[in-house]
Amino acid sequence: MWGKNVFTSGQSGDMLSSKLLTLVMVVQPGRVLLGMKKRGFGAGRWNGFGGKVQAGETIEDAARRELHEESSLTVDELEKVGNIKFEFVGDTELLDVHIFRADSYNGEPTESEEMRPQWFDSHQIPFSQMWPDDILWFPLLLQKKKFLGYFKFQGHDVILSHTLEEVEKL
Ligand code: 6U4
Repeated sequence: MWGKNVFTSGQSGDMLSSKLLTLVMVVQPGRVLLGMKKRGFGAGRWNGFGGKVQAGETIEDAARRELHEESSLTVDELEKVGNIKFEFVGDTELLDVHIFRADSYNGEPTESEEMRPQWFDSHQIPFSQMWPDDILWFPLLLQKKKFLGYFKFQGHDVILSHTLEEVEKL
């Protein structure tokens, strides 16, 4: 646990604080569950389920809580698959997003105030209505690979630069 969920990074040359976030992708053979974000950050985009890690919570606890709050699903096992840091030009805070994959779940996906869940065929993922980084790392996720990345955004639509590498272990 980070004391206050804040640390500093020097990747861009500046010292940026960072905010811990979670993202859970529920994957079944041939299909992936996404949610249409109805409000807040990333509204209007299909995405996995997740949000901010709260004080006193582990990252995995937060991932489970957010998945449940946003989709009604619970999961027995979550696999850590990725960590991506997002920098938004002009913003002093990095988003440090911890990505998990769930291959089985309990319950039925149910619409919440924040998300409208929908299954997508793995070959018809709606990348044009997702965060633009997703198309780059989804293939790794679907192949059960692990990855680390850094994306520098101008606004919410343009990636100015990025790194993405497959890793053995997170
Ligand atoms: P609240 O406080 O509920 O209004 P909100 O500001 O809507 O929160 P939240 O907590 O839903 O944000 O967190 C944003 C979610 O978006 C997290 O699951 C991480 C995810 N996310 C942020 N940037 C992303 C990006 N570039 N690509 C992506 N997911 C991203 O796939």
